[in-house]
Amino acid sequence: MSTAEFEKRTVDPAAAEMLTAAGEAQILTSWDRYKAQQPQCKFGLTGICCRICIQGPCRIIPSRPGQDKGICGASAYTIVARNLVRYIAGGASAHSDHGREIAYTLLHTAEGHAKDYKITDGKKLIQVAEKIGVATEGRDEIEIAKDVAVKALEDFGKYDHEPCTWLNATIDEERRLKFKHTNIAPTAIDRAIAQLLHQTHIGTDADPVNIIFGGLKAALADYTGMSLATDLTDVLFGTPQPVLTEANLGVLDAEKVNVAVHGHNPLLSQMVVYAARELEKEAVAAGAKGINLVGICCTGNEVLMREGIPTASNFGSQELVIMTGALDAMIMDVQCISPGVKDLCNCFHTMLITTSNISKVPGSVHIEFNETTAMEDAKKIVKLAIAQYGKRRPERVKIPQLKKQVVGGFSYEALIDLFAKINPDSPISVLTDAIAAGEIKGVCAFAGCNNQKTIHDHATITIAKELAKKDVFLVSTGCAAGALAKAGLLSTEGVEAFAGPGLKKFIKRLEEHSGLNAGLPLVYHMGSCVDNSRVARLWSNMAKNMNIPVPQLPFVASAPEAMSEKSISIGSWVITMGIPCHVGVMPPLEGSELVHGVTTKIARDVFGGYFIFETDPEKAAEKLYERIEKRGWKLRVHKTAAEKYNSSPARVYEG
Ligand code: NFS
Ligand code: SF4
Repeated sequence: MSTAEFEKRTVDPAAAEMLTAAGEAQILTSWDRYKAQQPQCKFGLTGICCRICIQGPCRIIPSRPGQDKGICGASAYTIVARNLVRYIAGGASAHSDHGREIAYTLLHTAEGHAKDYKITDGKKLIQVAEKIGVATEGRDEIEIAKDVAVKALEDFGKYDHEPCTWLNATIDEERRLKFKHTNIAPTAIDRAIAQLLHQTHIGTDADPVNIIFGGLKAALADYTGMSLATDLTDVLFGTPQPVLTEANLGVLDAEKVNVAVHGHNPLLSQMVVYAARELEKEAVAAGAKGINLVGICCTGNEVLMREGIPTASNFGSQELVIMTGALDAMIMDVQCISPGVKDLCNCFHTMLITTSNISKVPGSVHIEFNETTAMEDAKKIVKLAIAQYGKRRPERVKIPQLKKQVVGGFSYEALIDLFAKINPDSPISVLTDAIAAGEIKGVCAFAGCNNQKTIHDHATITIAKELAKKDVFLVSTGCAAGALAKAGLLSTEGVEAFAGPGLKKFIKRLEEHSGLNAGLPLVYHMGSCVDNSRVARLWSNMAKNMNIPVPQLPFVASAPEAMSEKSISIGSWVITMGIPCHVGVMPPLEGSELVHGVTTKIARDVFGGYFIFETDPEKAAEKLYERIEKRGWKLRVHKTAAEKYNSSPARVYEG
């Protein structure tokens, strides 16, 4: 592909520079492979290809008698619905298994079997314990931690009929009833996922609406898994606080040993951070100026949030970190690591190190990471990276000198601390009052990935700029945060350039009181994808403070470049909570008008949240803003009426 062509496929200048270099060297990347895959199969694209049993694949052609159904008689709506919810099962498995690992580690830490881990945030431990009903009075941290970890593990497989603890403890009464009446509250995470696979087995459920509700139950299992993952990770490694760092390929340092952590689970990446600090001298002995740790994808977000580790790339540009010729090792755990990175490693000296027994890549070095020998394993891995530094070929090093400042680390607690500087009695009111006064119009949360079907980073950045201009307060997680970081939107520079007058005034007011050395950013980085639980906590507490149900809140979500099964499961629980959710890539459900209608319209009547599928970023921004405006306007009308008649605000669905 030519430079001009690459420039149309990414708005990240560092990525474009590396893609041009790859093109010249005839090294293929996912950008080339996407092109080679065109045209993609229409049956697959619209969701009407079924491979659930091996009589298939069955492809539906509605106009052709005999082919308007699958061999077993499954209609297009059944096939589309089954395919869709099986993505949710995949996503919920990934997120919750990550959460399970964290819960085991907390348990083993409390039992003394995981000596390299400790309880870092005792305050959070107490808060979590109280939230889920674990006694704290007169007990020491270890005892409490053990009970909390056991409760978390119970959420995976308990056999009573009560909803999962972490779900029940984090939603309001209105949602509790809603989930009860629609029968979508999971009683155990593993059960919800297994049941969904059962429900979608050949010859079980043919009713698309029932299948979708089964999918929503698994989506709430996804929510449960990530909520406990966030909580327990904060207990083990600390709750993020504002931190200053940088993003994009320019964070690589030609004079240091460059090590990337890639994947999701902070149990590994956090240990690598500690190990790298201890092994600085060995790197110097090897002739480097030290160790430069960088992050990719969500484990990168985890260590950015807690340790200020810079981000080298998001999902879309992961291969290009290797293309710089300066990366000595890429350490991977699980999820979203494109196997194609190994092809790039083969062209350079970069060592790909796998660490999980469920996540291996042929030809890479495997160092199994165990919680019992965590520090030892992490050191072994970092030492391999140091040894690899000597094999680097300086003449092949080409680091784009492009990076942007990032102010990150805005956990829910960090945001509340910030608001508390203005209103210590009711911190969240700082945000809700600004909305009530019309200074800011509402909130939009960005999440999700990169997808080769879209221009890399483009939609995320475009929508964020559009909404900022219109005074919408913005938060972000995941690879969307990576896109915004690389574009300078997670910095003060972003405020000056893109905030509308109301938003600017709001941020400046926070900044004056913040007591931080750095200025505040335009968009607030709330963490990795599992940390969407932090975003949910933000909207629930806003709604509680305003005395309205979540579906009335001027709060929207957007996954402009969604790609993974995980992003589909997140989007699905977001809508069940009552939040409209934009998706910028058309998922495979156009093969059934009925299923499409359920996700975009019926969901709105039942839950107040629903999907907005829009591939044009400008139009998407308009649609999101229109939602925020309408909800905000209704709120003000209700508030005025309530004041006039001295009653409480109406609790009606806006949708
Ligand atoms: Ni989320 Fe984070 Fe990125 Fe998408 Fe993958 S890394 S868990 S799934 S691609 S945002
Ligand atoms: Fe075909 Fe039915 Fe088997 Fe699907 S489950 S592959 S539609 S026969």
